[in-house]
Amino acid sequence: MKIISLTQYLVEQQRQHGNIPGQLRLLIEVVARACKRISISVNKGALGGVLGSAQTENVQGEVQKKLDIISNEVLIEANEWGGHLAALASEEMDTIHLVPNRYPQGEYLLMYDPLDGSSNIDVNVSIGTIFSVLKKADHEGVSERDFLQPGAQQVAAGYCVYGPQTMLVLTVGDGVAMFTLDREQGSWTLTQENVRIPEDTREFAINMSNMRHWDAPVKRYIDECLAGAEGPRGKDFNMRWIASMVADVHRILTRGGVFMYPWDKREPQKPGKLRLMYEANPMGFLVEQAGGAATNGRERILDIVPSKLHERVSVILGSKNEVERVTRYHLEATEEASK
Ligand code: AHM
Ligand code: MG
Repeated sequence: MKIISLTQYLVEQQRQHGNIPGQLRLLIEVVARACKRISISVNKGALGGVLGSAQTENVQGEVQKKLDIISNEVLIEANEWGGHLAALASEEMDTIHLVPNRYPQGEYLLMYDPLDGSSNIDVNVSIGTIFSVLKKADHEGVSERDFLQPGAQQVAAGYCVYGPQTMLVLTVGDGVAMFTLDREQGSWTLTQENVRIPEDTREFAINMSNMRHWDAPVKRYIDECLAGAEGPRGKDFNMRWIASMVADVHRILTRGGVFMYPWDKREPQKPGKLRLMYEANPMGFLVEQAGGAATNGRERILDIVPSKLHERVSVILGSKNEVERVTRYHLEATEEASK
C-alpha cells in the first residue's frame, strides 16, 4: 500500500483543487496534532489521572469532565500562536477566545467540541473531537457575530474518533477522507478516500428511552421501523445508540444508517440537545459530502442562520432516503396541523 500522509494529502488537494491555502493547511495540521495529544491522554485513562469529573459546569449547565477541560486547553494552546486564526469558540467556553495580541491574527475561525460523548469517557467507550472552520469576513476586529454564519459557509470540518483505532475524518468541501493514526510513526495515514454513505439503510440510531417525549413524526418513523418486515416498510431494522455522536456518525459514514437527536418534550423551550456550531454543522457538512443528508426535520442543517454561539438544534442525518423520509413526515404533520 502506498502510504499517503495527511500533509501530502493536503498539499495534493491544494495543487489539484486550490481549496487548501497555506493558513488552512496549517490549521488542519495543528488541529490534527492536538487530537494526537488528546488521544494520548484518553488512552492513558486512570494511569494519567484524567478520568472523572472536574467539579465544574460549562455555560450550558453541564458538568465538565477532567478530559473535557484538558482537551479544550490542548486545542487552544495548539492553535493560538500559528497566525492562522482570528478567534476560536468551544462548547466548553462561555464566549469566543481571541488570539492574544502577541501573535498575528489569521483569516479563520475555529469552532469545536473538544471531547464529544462525555458520558462515555469513564466507561472506556469511543469518544471524539469535532471541529468546524469558517472564514472571517474581511473587516477589522473579531466578535461573536463573525461566527454566526450558516454551516454552508464552512471551509473545512471533521472529527477525530478515539476508539479501537484513532481516526481523523476530514472534508474541505471535496468529499470525505479518513486517516488512521499510526502510533509507532506518530503520523496520520490516509486509509480511505471518497467515502460514500449508502442512500438506503436498515439501521437507525436514537435514544429510545426518550420515546414518550418525542414529536409525532419521529414516533411515526420509528414505529414503522420497529414494525419490521410485517410493517409498512417491509423490512427489518437494526438499532445502535452509542451516545457519542462521533462514534454514531463514524458508523454511518462507514456503512450507512440514520442518526436522530430530535427535539422532545422534556425541555420544550430547547430546540434540541445537540449544538449547531460544534456538532450539527460539522457533521452535516461531512455527511452531505459523503452523499448523505442532514436536516432539523424541516430544513437543511447547513442553511440554518445561527442567532447565538451555543445554539441548539434538532438533528436528523445519514442515509439520504431515510433522512428525506423523516423530513417528509415532519412537513406532512405541519401541513395537517395547518388545515
Ligand atoms: P456532549 O457534547 O456533552 O458529550 O453531549 C453530546 C452527546 C452526543 O455525542 C450524543 O449523541 C448525545 O450527547 C447522547 O445523549 P444521551 O446521553 O441523551 O443519549
Ligand atoms: Mg458534544
